[in-house]
Amino acid sequence: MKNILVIGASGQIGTELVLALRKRFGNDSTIASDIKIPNKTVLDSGVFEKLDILDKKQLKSIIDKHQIKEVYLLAALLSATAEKHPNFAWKLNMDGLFNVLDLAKEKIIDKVFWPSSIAVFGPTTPRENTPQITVMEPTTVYGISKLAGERWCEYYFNQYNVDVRSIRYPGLISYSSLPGGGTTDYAVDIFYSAKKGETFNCFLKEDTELPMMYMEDAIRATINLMETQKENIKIRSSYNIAGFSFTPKDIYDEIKTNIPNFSINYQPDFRQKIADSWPKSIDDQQAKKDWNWTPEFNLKKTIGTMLKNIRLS
Ligand code: NAD
Ligand code: AKB
Repeated sequence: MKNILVIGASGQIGTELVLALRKRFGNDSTIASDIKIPNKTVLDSGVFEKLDILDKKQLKSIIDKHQIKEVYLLAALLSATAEKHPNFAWKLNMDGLFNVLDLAKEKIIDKVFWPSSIAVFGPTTPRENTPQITVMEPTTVYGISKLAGERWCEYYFNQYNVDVRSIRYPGLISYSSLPGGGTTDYAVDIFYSAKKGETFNCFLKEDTELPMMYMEDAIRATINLMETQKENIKIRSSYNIAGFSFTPKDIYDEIKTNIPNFSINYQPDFRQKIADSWPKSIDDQQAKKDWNWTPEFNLKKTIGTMLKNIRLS
């Protein structure tokens, strides 16, 4: 029996993570929380608490009420939205993390998962097969907040023995809930246009290659990392993990083999500059070595799964 709290449970990752944790540890194991009401499956399968992560008192009272020992902190503003609200993005992404890390420092909770992103890298980072340890000069508010967050996670581990674990997720592709304001969102949106029989207006150029991953792999990686023996975890900032990389043209061409009439327009906007500052592919040797990370989905399998499961309402 676990006492887990997922914060940001109504978002793209939270929706699937809560269900995966409940499946693994039982419906009573995992409390979902968010400022937004989750979907019906999350709501009907266990407890939901309305929680604003910026309200430290409310966080503490929910943790006390449910005797929480593990927290997955997913609440954040993502790259595109963060560029529109830089001050608030910094506040939410940093204060939210401190509120949780401080409870772990006080030994009220035992373990924390906090996601980082490929956005920690910047234009001066080697873009092909980006190493675990390399130049990191992010140029987005989101990337700066994630890099600062990584540094603080490592600091809390070194100074206060806080068991905080992290993954630098690539762009995630899923059908259970829509993505929330990122630069990689096009790789989900494209499936909805394809299924509706619409022309897809892509906000990135056709040759923009980015690292991506199917959600099931990301959830498996997250739970595996949290279950790894403490002494095997050598990286306390955040682990690189890789799925597969593709361009808008690659995914369009592959979807078109299933839906021959599908058409696309390229209309790059402000998100192009963000994408151009990120890696094309990721080296994840360290995660493979430390906790046996291995992806199961490639682009073809992801496309088949998405087209089969997306429901248009
Ligand atoms: P999302 O935007 O879909 O979900 C975030 C959730 O946080 C939303 O449900 C939102 O209502 C909630 N939230 C916002 N402010 C809150 C607050 N003050 N208190 C409580 N909840 C609040 O994001 P996501 O895609 O699920 O991402 C989750 C985490 O993973 C983020 O830290 C993000 O940076 C990271 N990440 C995501 C991706 C991706 O492709 N989805 C890639 C890399 C990293
Ligand atoms: C975004 O595009 O902002 C996210 C991410 C890669 O962190 N999907």
